[in-house]
Amino acid sequence: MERRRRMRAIAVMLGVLVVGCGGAATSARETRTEPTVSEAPSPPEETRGEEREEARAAPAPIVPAHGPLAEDDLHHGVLARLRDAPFPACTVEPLPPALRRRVRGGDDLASLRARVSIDVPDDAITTARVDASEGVVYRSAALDPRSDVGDLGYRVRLRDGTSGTEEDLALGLTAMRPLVLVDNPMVRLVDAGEVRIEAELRAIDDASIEFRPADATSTTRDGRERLVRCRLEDLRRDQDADGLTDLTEQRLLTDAWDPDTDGDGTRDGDDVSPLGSAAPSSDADGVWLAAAREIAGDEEGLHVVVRSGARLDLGARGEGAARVLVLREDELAAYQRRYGLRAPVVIAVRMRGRDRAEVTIDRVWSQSLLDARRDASGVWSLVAR
Ligand SMILES: [Ca+2]
Ligand SMILES: [Ca+2]
Repeated sequence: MERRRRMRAIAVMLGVLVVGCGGAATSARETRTEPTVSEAPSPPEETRGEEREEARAAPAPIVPAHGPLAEDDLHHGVLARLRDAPFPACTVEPLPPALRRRVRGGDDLASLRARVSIDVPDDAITTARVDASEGVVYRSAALDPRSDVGDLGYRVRLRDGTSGTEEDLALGLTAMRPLVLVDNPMVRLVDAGEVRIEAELRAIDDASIEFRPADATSTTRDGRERLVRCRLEDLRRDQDADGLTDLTEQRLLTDAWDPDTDGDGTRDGDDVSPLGSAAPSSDADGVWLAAAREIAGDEEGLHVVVRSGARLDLGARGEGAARVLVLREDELAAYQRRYGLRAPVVIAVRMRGRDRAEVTIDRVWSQSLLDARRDASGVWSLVAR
C-alpha cells in the first residue's frame, strides 16, 4: 500500500510538472496535429456481446475451438495484433466556443465527489450528473502499467438513473498519449449515446523519460480546448463475450474474436495472464511462476513482464485483481512503439541447489532481491533477502 501511495504521489506530482511545462509552451507550440481517432463502423447486431467489463457473472465454461496454443502461435498472434489498425472509439475536435470554461481549476477531489453519489476513485478527473444518471472519468492502472510518469489510462464509470445499473469502461485513451482529459462542468458527460469530455493535447516525449523520479518530462505537442467524443456502443463492444471489451483486448494483446485467446479453458476476462498456458518444465520455471504470482498479487493494475521462454499459466484472477502481460523482447518493442515507453518487469532466477534459488525482480526504477525455497509439498515460496 505504501508503495502504491508513493507511486501515485510521484505520478500526480509529475503530472503537475508536465502541466506547467506544456502550458507555458502552448502558444508557441500549438499544432494542428490531432490524434488518429475516428468513427468506427457498427458491428452487426448479433455480434454485440451482452457481457460488460465489470458485470462479472459466473464465468461460463469455455471450450476453446483451437485448444491450448503453442508458444509460436501465441507469438505470431501477438505480433499480428500489434500490426493491426487500432480500434477507433473516440473522435477529437475543437471545443465549441460556447463550452469554453471561464474559470480553470476547481476540480479538486472533494468538489468532484460533491457533485455525485456514485463512487469516485482517487484519480478522478471529472464527475457529472446528467439528468438522473451519474458518471466519473478517472485514471486507472488497469491497462497501463504504473510508472513515474503518470501516463495511466482513462476509464469512465456510469450509473444509469433509470435502471440503477453501473458500468465501468475503458476509453482507450492514456494520459499524455497524447491527450489529457480535464474537468469542464459545461460539457455534458453523457449525451446522445456518447461520452464527452474536454481534453488538452499534451503529448509526452518518450525521450525525456528516464524511469527514475525525473525532475521533469517534456512534451512534443501541446494544445488546449479539444472535445473528445466516444460512442458508448464502441466502448461497450465485446464481440466474443469474454468479459473484456474490444478496446481492453486491444491493450492486453488478446484476440477480440476469441473468448479464450490462449485456449487454456479460462476465458480472457478471467485469466490473470490471458497469453499463455504452458506448464512449468523446469525448477527455474516453477520459481519464475511463483515470482510472477507474487507480482500479480502485489498491486492491482497491469504488469508488463518480459520473458523469453514459453508463457506459463498464471491461473484465474479474482475481481479487481491485477493482470500480467507477458511479452517477449520483440513484442515489448512493438508494444512500446504503439503504446509508448513502458517500464517492464524482468524476473531473473538463479538456482542454488534443488530446493533453493535467488530471484531478482527488476522494475527499472526499483529492484527486489528474493530467496526462493521449495517446501516438502513442492511449493515455491519467496522471502525478501
Ligand atoms: Ca471481448
Ligand atoms: Ca485463457
